[in-house]
Amino acid sequence: MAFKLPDLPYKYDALEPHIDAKTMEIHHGKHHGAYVTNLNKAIEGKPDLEKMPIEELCRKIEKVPQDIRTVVRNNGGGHYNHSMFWTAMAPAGTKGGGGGMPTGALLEAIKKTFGSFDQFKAQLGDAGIKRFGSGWAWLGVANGKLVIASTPNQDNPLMKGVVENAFEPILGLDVWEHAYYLKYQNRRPDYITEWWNVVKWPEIEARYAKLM
Ligand code: MN3
Repeated sequence: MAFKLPDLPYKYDALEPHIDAKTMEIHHGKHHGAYVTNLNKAIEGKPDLEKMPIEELCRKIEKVPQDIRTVVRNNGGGHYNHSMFWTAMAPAGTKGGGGGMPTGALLEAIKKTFGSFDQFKAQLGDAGIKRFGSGWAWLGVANGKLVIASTPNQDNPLMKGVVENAFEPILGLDVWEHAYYLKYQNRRPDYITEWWNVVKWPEIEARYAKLM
């Protein structure tokens, strides 16, 4: 198998009460699991694609043979996005864990770009709320500057040619209904408000530092 479903770095119930255990179990095991299975099926027998790191596969999506491009875009995107999503969260309030605020260079850049941490949260949240149907809201870096964007389905900012302006994502917010419906039903804004309690800022700071 070229790609593998990564283990969660915490238990299914670790993000309670903000994200419930049943949602995490189905989201990780079934949804992410299916993206990995379908991606592997699509690229089977194509060693150049099977060997490629998932980031590179996303970046080079336009070079993927046309007959499998859509399947790879959806499922490869799904694999990358979710791998990044799980590791961007941690149990709320633990040391080095979820919630609170970033510090250092990332906090300074957020203030400079968006005015304040609260204004940044409002803007990213808004990108998620306004995404019609399924998709993601992103914080990333383009030309050394922080940017917020959103993508439909399992597209992501690495996918040059698919997204208008490609950039390096450092934080993704999954706004598919499968991410919140069991606990929040139609209340996507409530899910987003709660999600901030489990964002693992030390990890996002490290991703930011790597790019700067
Ligand atoms: Mn999802």
